[in-house]
Amino acid sequence: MKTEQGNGGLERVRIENEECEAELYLNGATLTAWKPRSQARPVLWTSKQATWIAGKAIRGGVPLCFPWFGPKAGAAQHGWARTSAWSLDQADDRQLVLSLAPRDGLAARYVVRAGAELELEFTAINAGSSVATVEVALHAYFEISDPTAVYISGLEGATYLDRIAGGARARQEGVVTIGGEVDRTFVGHAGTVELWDPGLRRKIIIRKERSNSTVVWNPWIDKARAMADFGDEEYQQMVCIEPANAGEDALLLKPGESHLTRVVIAVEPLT
Ligand code: TA6
Repeated sequence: MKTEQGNGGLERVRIENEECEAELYLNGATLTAWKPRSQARPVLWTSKQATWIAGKAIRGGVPLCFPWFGPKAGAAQHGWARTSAWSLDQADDRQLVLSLAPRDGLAARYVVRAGAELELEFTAINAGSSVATVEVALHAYFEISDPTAVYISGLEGATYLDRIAGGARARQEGVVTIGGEVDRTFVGHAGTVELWDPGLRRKIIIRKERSNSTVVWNPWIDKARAMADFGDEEYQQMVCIEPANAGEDALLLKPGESHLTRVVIAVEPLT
């Protein structure tokens, strides 16, 4: 499978098989599209205002946050993996294997298997000579019908850090609903999460392995307006649900040690 020039002339690889179509940009190894053939609408969402510039994060799909998640003084938010040039090591009509060369003693490997389900395997690697603490988040943007119509189950009773309340700890009461900006990092949460979308008559199931954090984000109106690479009304089309190992769930890697975060995403009809 060859790469081709995609948006902005960036290198892209496409998957087309009997069960789905998908595309991934080597810029950040960003999977920007996945649409099972059973679905009328794509499962992953990408902004129409996204910038397609080498070294810039792509707004949508599954940006890879590594080796840190969130802001960091004097450095780009969410780390440098999502803005780096990755190498495509293997590709066929179902699986892509990519790698990120070591930087500051840290490297990564990423496997994408796209079919009726989507499997993502992110391996954080300590290629250095000292212990490293790293964070990982598969910052997945999901297409939805209407933020006020969807809800997220599987997080009931979980503890979260509420970014819009200055990081205060809170407990999730019931399912997660969206009636304004939501920015929550659920910690110590390893379970499966389900995104219920009556408008699209589907449920997206997000099964995690070796991920102890889950981030949920919708920017709502003001934040949407504040982002140049995000349409003012696009908060109505997406929600981020991010399998992660972040904050107090950060990973401690000894020299030579690696850690694999895995997620399997499936879609079921809501009858
Ligand atoms: O995933 C939630 C979050 O950390 C939000 O706070 C918001 O900053 C979002 O990521 C997007 O970050 P970005 O750097 O891609 O604009």
